[in-house]
Amino acid sequence: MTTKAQIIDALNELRLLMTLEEGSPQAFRVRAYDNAIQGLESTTADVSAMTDTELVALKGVGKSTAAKIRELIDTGSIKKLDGLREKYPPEFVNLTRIPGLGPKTLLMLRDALSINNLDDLKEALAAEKLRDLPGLGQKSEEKIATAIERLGLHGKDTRTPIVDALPLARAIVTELLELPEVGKVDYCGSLRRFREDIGDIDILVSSTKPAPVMDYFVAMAQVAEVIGHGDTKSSVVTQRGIQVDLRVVKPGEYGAALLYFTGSKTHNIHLRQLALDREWTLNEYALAEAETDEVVAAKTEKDIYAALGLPFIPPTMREDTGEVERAGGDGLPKLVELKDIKGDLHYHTDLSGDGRAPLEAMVEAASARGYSYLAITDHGEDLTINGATRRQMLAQRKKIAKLQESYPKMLLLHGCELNIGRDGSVDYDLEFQLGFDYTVASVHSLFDLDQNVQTERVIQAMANPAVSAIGHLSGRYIGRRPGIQLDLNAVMEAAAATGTLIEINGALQRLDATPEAIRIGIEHGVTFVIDTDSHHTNELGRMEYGVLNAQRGWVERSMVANTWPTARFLKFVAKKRS
Ligand code: DGT
Ligand code: CA
Ligand code: CA
Ligand code: ZN
Repeated sequence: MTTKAQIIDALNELRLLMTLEEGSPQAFRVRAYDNAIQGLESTTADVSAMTDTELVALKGVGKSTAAKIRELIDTGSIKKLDGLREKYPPEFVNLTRIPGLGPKTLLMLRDALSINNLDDLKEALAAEKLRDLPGLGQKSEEKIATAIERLGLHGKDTRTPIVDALPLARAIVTELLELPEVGKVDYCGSLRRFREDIGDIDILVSSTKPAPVMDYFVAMAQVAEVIGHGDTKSSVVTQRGIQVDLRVVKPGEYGAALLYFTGSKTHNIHLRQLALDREWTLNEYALAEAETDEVVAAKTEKDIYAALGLPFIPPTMREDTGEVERAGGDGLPKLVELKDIKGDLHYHTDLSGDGRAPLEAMVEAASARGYSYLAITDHGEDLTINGATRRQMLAQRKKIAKLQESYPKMLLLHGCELNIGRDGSVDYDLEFQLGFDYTVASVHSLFDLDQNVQTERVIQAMANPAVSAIGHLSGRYIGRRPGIQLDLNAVMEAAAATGTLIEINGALQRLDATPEAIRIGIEHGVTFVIDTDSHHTNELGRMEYGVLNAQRGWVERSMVANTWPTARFLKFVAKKRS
């Protein structure tokens, strides 16, 4: 059975590899895959049972893409994709993440200097070989070297951004759950802790018949290479070069195994110390008496924590940065949870050049989540190609007022995503800015300025009474674009002093502010807002990711403005403006 997720996965890979093949993300064939992916994402029909004709009838799906989808469903693979994978192995494709290395440049490097992976590239940089190639110079060499360093890319242990790992892990979990031999399935490791990048994916299964589960796992469509195939433990590498480890354990040991394989290693070591203090042992099978091996607890994580005298510690906190002490002392902070969220305050419609759904559909999607309030924040006019003029904004305000009549339970705010200029000024003028009910101001340009310039820039924006929140604080794309450099203490101090909200953006490629920045914000008494930055009705689920990232920063419910009732939230926004 080919699932919709697998089809989208294959099209995504085709899109990526065709970008290399065609030399540009704007190429016709690349955009054709883009459109097809969007079409598939927005249909609720069972794609895997469709004929060619039915597929072509879907919005955005052309004839040639439809044929490839059928090929995947019928044969389990796509010849074109297999060919591209040969031509562009994962370690070469990974180089596309480095800013300054477009497809054309990469192919030139491969032709001229035989650069096939990160090590080759580093060697060529060290030998100053890039500067002699057309279009490159000493400056490009420096830029590329800095990017490699700031992204923390090293040799073969390149980490995978969560945006690439999470959908893959979820697809594998869903597939394994279908097997009759399988009881529980979870992804664990750094992914369950919701780290921004992942070394490998660890999957845990409970079963009394591990052999068929192992056989199924190593033969899955995503698998490119089997590294190990044992009785209860297997490892594979996927077509995209991501390692996946599978462990099968007995149902009675599931909690102990889940705890162990979720880590972090240092959290586990800390727990093991607590066990030793009680003359117990703790390993992947059980918490047990050291003398007799008699099991104290093993079935669930909660049982094990309880036996150690601790409340359940959420996976997002398990980094041994003080959570075990807090759990055993004053108690854990009351972390924000998805169910606490009452609204979304960074939200686009197709009035933004990159928005992909009309106002009515976006509002309906928010209403379906039961929100009490919603701020529509299309891009301000300074964002070239993407922004809205004053006239367009005023027209939208009228439409929103009209639409409000149909949504008595959800307050619609007319907002704007303002662009922070070099000097901290933002779009329009103050009077027009204050005409919005709420605004989020974000950095969308000039990512390479010095730290003191960037810090001043953001602080200036926060001094503006019309700026309610700062969007995606660092502007990073995880593993792809380093964020702007900021003096976080100064920024957070100013945020607290001016009553400016700091956004925690739930887009998986961003997860911005970072947990490190968030914890500094908490020290200064900052109030946060968790947003999805949705550009389509299928992106509202990002709220969960924003919440998990907030938890990694130990954010409590009371610190998040969009968990508050409407009146309290509005009062906070009004206070800064007065
Ligand atoms: P990663 O894959 O580098 O992003 O990080 P993790 O945390 O997923 O680490 P991984 O895949 O090496 O191992 C998964 C979990 O297994 C890890 O979080 C904790 C547990 N684990 C692995 N090796 C050890 C160990 O030597 N001691 C202990 N206590 N736990 C371990
Ligand atoms: Ca791992
Ligand atoms: Ca692992
Ligand atoms: Zn936005």
